[in-house]
Amino acid sequence: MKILLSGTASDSHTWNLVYLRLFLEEQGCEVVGIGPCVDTELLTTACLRHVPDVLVLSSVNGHGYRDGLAAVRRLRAEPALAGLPVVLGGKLGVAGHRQEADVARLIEAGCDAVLGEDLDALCDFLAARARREVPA
Ligand code: B12
Repeated sequence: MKILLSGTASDSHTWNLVYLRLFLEEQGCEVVGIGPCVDTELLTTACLRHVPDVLVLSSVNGHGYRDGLAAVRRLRAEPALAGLPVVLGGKLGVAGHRQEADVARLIEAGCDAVLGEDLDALCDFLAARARREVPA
């Protein structure tokens, strides 16, 4: 499975991305990492260019809900990316807990999963996508 891994527009943290790349590669994924501080236009261009099976967005600086929403809205405005599975996770807000209203906005905008920091949940999500790709 080919994963496009990206930080969000305002987020300069990188070790989350290093960790996630290694983790995803250990799961057998091919990872295209485009680094931190990726604005919505660059993200869109990268998705069109690399045609990933899944986009994994990581944010830990506390602006994840806002940055994630802008990213998903921009991606879903692109007809070729309407069906791209998008998962967002990390330390998404500054409240220290999951903010359900923000999660609902993201899902409504077309984000497929909002996961927080749970890597098991990420594996479950990817496994479910892989099962969809290979019909019995
Ligand atoms: C190191 C660090 C920095 C370094 C970054 C160095 C680098 N090259 O990345 C520096 C000093 C540059 C930095 C800067 C800032 N930081 Co900082 N930083 C940290 C710190 C101490 C460790 C982060 C880290 O590298 N962890 C190791 C990696 C491997 O773990 P991780 O990032 O947590 O990622 C894991 C999970 O979150 C999860 N995960 C991440 N993404 C995803 C995605 C999915 C889909 C899933 C399932 C899971 C997942 O998996 C990863 C592995 O377990 C944390 C505090 C902490 N203890 O976490 C603060 C922290 C992340 N920073 C914080 C802040 C606020 C900032 C600044 C805004 C500070 C400032 N005022 O300037 C700036 C960022 C500016 C910007 N534009 O983004 C806050 C974020 C607040 C929040 N989210 O509630 C934290 C939490 C500190 C705090 N307690 O306040 N930071």
